[in-house]
Amino acid sequence: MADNFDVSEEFIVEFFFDNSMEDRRLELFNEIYGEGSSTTNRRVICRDREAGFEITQKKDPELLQCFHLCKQQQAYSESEKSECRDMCKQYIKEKQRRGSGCDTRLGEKEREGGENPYVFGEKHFSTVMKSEHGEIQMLQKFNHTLLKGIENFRLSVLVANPRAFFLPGHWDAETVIFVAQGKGTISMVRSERRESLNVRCGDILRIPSGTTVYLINRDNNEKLVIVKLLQPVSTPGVVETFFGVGKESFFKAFSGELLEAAFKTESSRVQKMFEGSGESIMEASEEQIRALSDHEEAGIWPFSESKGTVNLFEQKLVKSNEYGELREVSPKGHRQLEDIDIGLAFINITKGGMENPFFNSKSINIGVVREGEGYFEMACPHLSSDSSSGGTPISYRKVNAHLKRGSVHIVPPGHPLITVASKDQNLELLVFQINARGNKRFPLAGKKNIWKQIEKEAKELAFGLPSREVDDVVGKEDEDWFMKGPSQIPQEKQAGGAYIRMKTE
Ligand SMILES: [Cu+2]
Repeated sequence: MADNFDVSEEFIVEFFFDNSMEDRRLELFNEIYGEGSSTTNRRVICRDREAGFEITQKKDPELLQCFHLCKQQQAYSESEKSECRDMCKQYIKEKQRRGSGCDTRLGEKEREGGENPYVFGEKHFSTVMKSEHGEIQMLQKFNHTLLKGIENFRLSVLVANPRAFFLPGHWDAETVIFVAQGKGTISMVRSERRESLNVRCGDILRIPSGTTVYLINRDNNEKLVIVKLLQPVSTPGVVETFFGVGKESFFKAFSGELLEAAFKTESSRVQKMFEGSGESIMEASEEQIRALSDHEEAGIWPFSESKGTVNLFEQKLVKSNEYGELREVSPKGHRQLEDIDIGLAFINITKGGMENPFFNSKSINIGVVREGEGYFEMACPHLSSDSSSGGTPISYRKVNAHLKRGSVHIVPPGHPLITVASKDQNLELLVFQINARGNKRFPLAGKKNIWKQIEKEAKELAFGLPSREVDDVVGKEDEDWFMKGPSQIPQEKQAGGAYIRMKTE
């Protein structure tokens, strides 16, 4: 807790756990997250004591303190207490208006400079699990106001060294995985059956929440890298993993007599057995690898009738020319992605090339650099300095970032963007498209740009020029989608940083 923050723990507990405080809490959450913010989500948060602490820290502590003081005034009647709270809120609003607060409207600092909520690098990942044989890293929550649309998604990266075996475990999230590098065998266990799949680079797999999963890197030399997009089903933005076997087996939480009754075995023996070898990632022998990977090749979808192979790299090209390629797997026609409405795209921009300026009609895209280097620029009205001053014309701030292996960037719908590969390396991007169904990419330049659809008179009115002159500009570039990049590449400005552990070895 912040040092200058002396709201007592009892108060916080009462505030977040007492049902009679529900209305107050919702008021507070509305103030923090904006009017009409999802009531259901907030209620879930209310029950979570840790989240409560997080909120009290995130929130200007003065507001809570002020509420606390109002509550303590014995002499106040209920209505006076309520007035007192209103005064607190008034005070905080005033303070925030002056730009020092954190609220749904962005503070001066957020609008004016350094901050870029759309780009994540290595420092934004934290280690979930790690040993000499591999690790799992999780990207921080998308908890910025501008990322509300994806606040219930998490991104994680698993790196398995050659012959590494990851213990069986299940987690409370719907998951889409993409094999970014290497070869592995993933086993998915349900009570009625097990499916083991040999996966390789480019494979996409949907893992339903609660499936017990274990995996190996079946290669002797190359690392296996898996990028996961998780959609928690219980607590928004929080993924919990459950290991039955291992040092921290969940069986440890049960009493001895229950374990004895369940397994008809002495509880100490049960406990000991589920402790396993004590490691969560270990190395398998070559014979074990051979036995574990003796399965059908690649991309058979689990738990479904459609046994089609889904390898993103093998999809037919959606766009392609000498400057780049775009392939995609859409939720339409892929049953496993349909209900979660997620699509995946793979974009390979040739060195020296760039992608058409465009915007997505409705999907929120999460881009992960698989390989190479480059940068992107995006126009964002939210971060513009005029965004909250009301009455002034709309303006857009340039959001830009250097992109390199492992960096993550978010592109909200409607936001025009341009992605550029470096001069000496192709830029390979994996894109998770959230809300993908029915999404359209609208090109703003190039062969099929939207301006070409506008009739002569509208063009003349809008541009204030003869339409011929407009056509001269918007009709010049004849490449479809990918095109030659700029002759000058700017200095690295806001390095997204890289998830360096994704190194090829
Ligand atoms: Cu924006």
